[in-house]
Amino acid sequence: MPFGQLVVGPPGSGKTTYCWGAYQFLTAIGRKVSIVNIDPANDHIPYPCAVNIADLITLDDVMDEFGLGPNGGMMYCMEYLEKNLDWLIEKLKPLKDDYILFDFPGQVELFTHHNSVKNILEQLQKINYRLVTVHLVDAHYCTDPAKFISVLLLSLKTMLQLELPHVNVLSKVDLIETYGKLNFSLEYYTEVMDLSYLLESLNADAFGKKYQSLNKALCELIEDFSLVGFYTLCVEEKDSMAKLQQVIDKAGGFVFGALTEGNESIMLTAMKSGNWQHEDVRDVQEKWIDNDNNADEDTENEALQGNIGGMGGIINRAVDKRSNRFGASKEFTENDVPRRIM
Ligand SMILES: Nc1nc2c(ncn2[C@@H]2O[C@H](COP(=O)(O)OP(=O)(O)OP(=O)(O)O)[C@@H](O)[C@H]2O)c(=O)[nH]1
Ligand SMILES: [Mg+2]
Repeated sequence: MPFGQLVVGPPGSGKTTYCWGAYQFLTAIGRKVSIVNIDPANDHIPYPCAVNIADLITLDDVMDEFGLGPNGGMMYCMEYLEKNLDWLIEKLKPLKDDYILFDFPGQVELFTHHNSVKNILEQLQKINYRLVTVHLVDAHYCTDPAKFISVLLLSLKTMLQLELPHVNVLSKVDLIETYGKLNFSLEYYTEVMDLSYLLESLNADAFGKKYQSLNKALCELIEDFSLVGFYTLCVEEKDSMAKLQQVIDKAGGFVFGALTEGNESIMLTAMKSGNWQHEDVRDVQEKWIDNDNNADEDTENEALQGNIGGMGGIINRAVDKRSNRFGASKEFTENDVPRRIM
């Protein structure tokens, strides 16, 4: 019974980077992981790719052959994969019970109303795959009320369409403040608290003022479903990654293992191992948002130690020593990683 994650989200939300980071993290804690690239436009794959859809079809070929644009071409690719699902299933067979990370394309309609991905997932579940959707959206959407409403709707529609255990994630939370000040605390956005406050901000805007009834109806719709909430992620920070993986393992049932013979005690271990809370969002806020006083000092320290950017990091930028991220020239090792999610 293979377990895995379906990594989805709008273009550029960090899916490929996350797959690479999660691969390193999970491998370091001793899990056997394989990544399957389902994005036919993924030209630069940073991770070891066990299965690559490009061996079946590429977006460029489809666009050339049928004169389609990138969006139509991507739809065609997913329909083609659905029709040739045997190809994927054959390729998955040698991976046996590896934990699979599926790196999907970023075109959102594939997950909101087009049915090919949904049908592919149904088939994978029929052959016993236990999948969790990990839906990444860029944290910078929190800085604009209209954009935040749109990601709430997107997240809700994706949850309803895919009908899988689902974890919504605000990615790149380390960059959140570079796009502007938040109107509310980070917790307001992650918990999707009383949207009447957001409505006020929406209606205050010259454009939003014209659509007050629509804004109200959208907020009510999201509140009526009451399904959407977010966890946060900075992909290079090991605590952030560890805590997110705990949430995902719990959502998908991995914590209970495959319940094969001799594995019964895993239930006890998983429940005892304890702190299932995600990182307190107030700590995340303190680290990435209320940190103006520390920022200059840290940049100075990094410059002194020549520790900026680097080849081994997952994303190519400065390393923050306030937190214990994996670091620019350092990949995860077993010793780095909290053991409790094993
Ligand atoms: N600062 C920061 N940058 C990130 C993080 N995660 C991803 N990025 C950057 O975001 C950019 C886009 O990341 P990708 O992983 O290519 O995003 P994607 O969702 O796979 O993009 P598409 O496949 O084109 O839809 C890259 O420059 C990454 O380095 C993060 O946690 N923090
Ligand atoms: Mg990608």
